[in-house]
Parts: sequence; C-alpha cells; structure tokens
Amino acid sequence: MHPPTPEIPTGAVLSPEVADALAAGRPVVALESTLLAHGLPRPDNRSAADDVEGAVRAGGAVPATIAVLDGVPHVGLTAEQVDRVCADPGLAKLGVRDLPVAAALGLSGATTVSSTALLAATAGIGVFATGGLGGVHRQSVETFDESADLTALSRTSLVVVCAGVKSILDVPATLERLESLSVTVVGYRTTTFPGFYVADSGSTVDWAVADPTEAARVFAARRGLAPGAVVVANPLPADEQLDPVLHDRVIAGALAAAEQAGVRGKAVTPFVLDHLHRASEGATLAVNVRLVLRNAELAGRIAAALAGLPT
Ligand code: PSU
Ligand code: MN
Repeated sequence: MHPPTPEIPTGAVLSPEVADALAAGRPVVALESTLLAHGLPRPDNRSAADDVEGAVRAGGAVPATIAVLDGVPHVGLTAEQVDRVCADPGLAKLGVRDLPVAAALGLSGATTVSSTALLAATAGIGVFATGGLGGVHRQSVETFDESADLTALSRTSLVVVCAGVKSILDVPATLERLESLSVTVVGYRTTTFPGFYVADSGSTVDWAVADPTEAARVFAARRGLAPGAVVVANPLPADEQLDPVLHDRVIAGALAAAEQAGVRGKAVTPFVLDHLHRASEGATLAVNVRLVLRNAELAGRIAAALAGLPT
C-alpha cells in the first residue's frame, strides 16, 4: 500500500522564528507575496513589506510572509528573500494550481490569496492578512473570470482579514459566490461590507464581530464544524478612505484601459491596480498600503486572541 498522496507537494520550509512560534502555540499571521510583487510598484513595495510585518508584530503576532523560491514554498522570509520577491519584475504569480508546477520545475513566484491560504493552513497558521480578496470580475458572464481565491477559501480553514474584495470586481456577485461556497463572512464592528479603497462597497453582510476575541471564537466554532475560511472584512475609517468620487472615476478608466489593451486572465488584477496607482497620482497606492497595514495589525490581534482561547 502506498501512503496517501498529498493533493499538492507543499514541502514548505518554515523560518526558525515561525517554526518556534507555532511549536510554542504563539500567535502567527500569514502574509501573501502577490500583493507585494504584483499589487504594489517597485521600489515602494520593499518598505511596504517591512511595514506590514511590523504591523503584525504591533498586533502581537509573528509575521510569516509566504513565497515560493526555487521551487520551495517558504513560510517566513529572510530580508534577502523579501528583497528577491520585491525586486524581480519577472516573478510568477502562483495560485494553488500553479504550486505543483513551481515545485516540480524549481520555479520562483509570489503566492496569491488562494495559495498563501493553503500553505499557511498546512503549516498550522490560523490567521492571514491581505488587502482585498480576488472575486468575480465585472465581465464574468462573458469571460468566466472568477478568482480561485473564492474556491480556495471554501476548503481552507483559517481567518482571512481583508478590506473586502477589490473594488474593480463585481462586489454583489462575489458576495453571492462566497455564500454559495459557504465561506463565513463577518464585518469587523460593522455590517457594511467594505469596498477596498472605500469604506462602503454598497453591499452589506449579515454579521458583525465586536472585537478580536469574537472573531477568534467564530473561527474556533467554524473549525469544529467544517473546513473553510472565516473572512473578517475590515473597512477603512471614512477619513482614511479614497475619495469615493475619485474612486469611481479612476476605476472606470482602469477597466476601460484593460479592455482596450486586451488584458486577460491573471494579468487583469495587476494591470488594473497599476493603472489606478498612476491615474490617481499615487492616491490609490497610499490607501492600498494603509488598508493592508490596518488588516495586518488586526490580524495580529485576532491571532493573539486565538492563541489565548481555551482549547
Ligand atoms: N490584495 C491587494 N493587492 C493584490 C492582491 C490582493 O491589496 O495584488 C492579489 C491577491 O494575491 C489576490 C490576487 O489573490 O490579487 C487576485 O488575483 P486574481 O484576480 O487574478 O485571482
Ligand atoms: Mn482571474
């Protein structure tokens, strides 16, 4: 009899700090690398990487930035490894389905929400912070473009702290898909579902949690029930959001530019984010970094609350 074959060959390497924290039951927060490599422009992405890790520490947890280097998934990166992720303009963007190819061929790449969540949960990490989830694209009826983030979260057990889904998407359709996929969604201190750069997407969710402990308790209950994620949607305060009028104008322009340029598939999200950063003269970039920092800090506090729950 052969032993069961794992679904993907993770073979992940944990950094000593992350391995020690997990072994001791101390709080750890996973961070993705696609938002660094493909969501933020070089060279600003490098300082953002440090700031996001700092925000997790400020929240009371150990940061574990995840990327694949030379075929090996790394959970927790050294400064030199973060340099590599942030500097290489040709770095691949790896969802779950790409991980086996990278592993087998020895390739390097940044991990998206889907692959970061899987690698984190496999390593025993319970909380993950990002900016905005991928989801259903606005032309999805014609293109079938729906992020693999959604199906990945339906089967991966961890808390994902985000500012909703990227507002370049069809937000109501994405919330419908999250319901179909039985992903638990709660707002942080609100039932207004955030719109990434803006505090209010125009959609609502059914539930709100009042503090990190409530979020941790929802996850503990979910974990005891069925595999799948708990999405904690954390809106920017109104005075820190992007001006909603500017938001609607630049989003329309960016989507039109993507259409015009014939951009398809996994290139769409990086193209549109880059266009927005330039069209808004850096305003979307500043807001994007700010919301990731806030999510990282909250994720740190949720991880700390989770570590303190009675088992
Ligand atoms: N959040 C950000 N910036 C990003 C992303 C999220 O603030 O660049 C990335 C995530 O890695 C997410 C990916 O998984 O965008 C979604 O890509 P796609 O739409 O191609 O599935
Ligand atoms: Mn897509």
